[in-house]
Amino acid sequence: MSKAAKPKVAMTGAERESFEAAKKALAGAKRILISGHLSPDGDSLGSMIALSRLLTAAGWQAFATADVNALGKLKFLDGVNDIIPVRKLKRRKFDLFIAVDCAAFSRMPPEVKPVAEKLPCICIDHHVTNDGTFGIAQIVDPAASSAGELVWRFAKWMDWKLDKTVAEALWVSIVTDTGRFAYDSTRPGTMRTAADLLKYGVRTALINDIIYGTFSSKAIGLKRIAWRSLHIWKNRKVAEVTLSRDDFRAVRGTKADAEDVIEIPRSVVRNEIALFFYQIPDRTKETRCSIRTRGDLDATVLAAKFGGGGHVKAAGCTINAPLAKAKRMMRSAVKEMFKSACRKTSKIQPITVKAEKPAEPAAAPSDVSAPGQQTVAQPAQAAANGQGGAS
Ligand SMILES: [Mn+2]
Repeated sequence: MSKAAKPKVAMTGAERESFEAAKKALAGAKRILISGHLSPDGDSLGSMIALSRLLTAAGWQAFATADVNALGKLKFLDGVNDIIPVRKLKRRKFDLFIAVDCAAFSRMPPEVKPVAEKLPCICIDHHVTNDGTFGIAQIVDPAASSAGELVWRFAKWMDWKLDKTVAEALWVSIVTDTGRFAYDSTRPGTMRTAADLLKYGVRTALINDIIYGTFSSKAIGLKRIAWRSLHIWKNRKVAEVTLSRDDFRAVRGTKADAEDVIEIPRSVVRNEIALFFYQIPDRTKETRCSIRTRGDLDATVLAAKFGGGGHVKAAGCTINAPLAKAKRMMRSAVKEMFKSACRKTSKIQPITVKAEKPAEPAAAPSDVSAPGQQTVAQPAQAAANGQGGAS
């Protein structure tokens, strides 16, 4: 592996160490399981597809796993058909686990956890909140635009050969997690990675059309309804849209068809806080809310008031109240935020809602799309709106 040991990319000592540790873990493995976070977004999915294919080509038996029903638009990716559905994992045997784009073991799909926790683990991630507590090898760089960028760096260092499928998967990782190279997480190294991927024939315009440029009739129906619901206040600083259970029923759509609806309130000039209230069928006693902020406003402060969380500029929560009441509660939280001097990250006590049932854990994963990408300490923009789901 003398050849492989020669870095193809500029790297720090710490990165080299992490790469060496991962290489060592790989050397003892034959059958490898790879998973991203729950409700995989473009970065999770792209990273796992790329990695499984790279490892397979290099002689390992490598398998990516995901909830294949939650992939949404990302189903177009080559390599999706090789993914093992999470519910079929039980009967399989592995000797190494690789987590991609996962800040914590708890973010793993529930079906993956029991299988993964028995295995040695390599963690490839870029969340600031990654606590570094899982994995015998950790390729973790909070400055990286995406897990996909880290997979590319490791692949180059290992001297693995990329192909078009790998390149397109990694392209989707980077494009979705950087908001099409728009967020502050886009670094010179991100562009160099992207430039290399283009050499393999990535269909950039096609991918852009699929992910960002075209929408199903369900998605368009929901957008139409959401536009009609647009409510702007606080001198244009706050804008909100709403989709009720009946709205979803009217177009026979689901939350997956409303992935970028939050962009509607966000697109209002001078907007600082964008809110998207929506109901999940059969759970009309609660209201979900996606939050996006600009400037020094911290979305997690608002989300945390209702037991939710996320990133500084992209967060979400479940409010234990029906739609109208939930809106009133969130609006007063917003007003309070504008009034308070502590616009930046601050510790505000959660509002206690008289809940009849245990509070939902943090926001629907899909709320904070690119899970994590942009995390609390990063100035980067809100994570890209993950496709297919969440997180
Ligand atoms: Mn990511």
